[in-house]
Amino acid sequence: MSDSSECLFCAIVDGTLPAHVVYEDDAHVAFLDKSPLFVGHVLLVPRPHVVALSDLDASRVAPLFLNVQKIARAVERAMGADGTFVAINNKVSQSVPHLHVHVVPRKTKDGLRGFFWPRQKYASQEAMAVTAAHIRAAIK
Ligand code: DGP
Repeated sequence: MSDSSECLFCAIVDGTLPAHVVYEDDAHVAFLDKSPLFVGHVLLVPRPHVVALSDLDASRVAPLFLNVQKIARAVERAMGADGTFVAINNKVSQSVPHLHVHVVPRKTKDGLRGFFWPRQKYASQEAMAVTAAHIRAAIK
C-alpha cells in the first residue's frame, strides 16, 4: 500500500486540497474529477487510504457501491444524461493510488464508444471454457 501522507485523494478527504465536493458521508467523499471525460464526471473515494478494491475491508464494499448507485442516479439527473459509465482503474492505469470509482455521465452517441476498449475474440469456445475454468478455480 502506498503512503497516505503523500496521497492527493487523502488530502481532498482531509480538506487540505480543495475540490468541488458533491457528496460526503462519514466514510466517503465524492468530488468532480479535475480532468473530466465529460462535464459532471465524479470520483467517489472511501475516506480510509486503500489503493485497490481488494484492499478495501469487506464491510466497506456494500456502502461504497450504494453510494456509487446514489451518485450515478444524481449525475444522470443533474447532467441530463442518458446513462453513466462506472469504472475503477484497479492498479493498472490507476494514476492516483487511492481507490476511486469514476461516475461519468453518458449520452447516446457521445463519442466515448470506440476509442475505449477495443474488443477481442476468443480463439474458440474451448479457449473460452478454459479461461472460465481458471477464474472459477481462483474464486474457490
Ligand atoms: P485514474 O486514472 O483512474 O487513476 O483516475 C484518476 C483521476 O483523478 C483522473 O481522471 C484525474 C483525477 N485527478 C487527479 N488529480 C486530481 C486532483 O488533484 N483533483 C481532482 N479533483 N481530480 C484529480
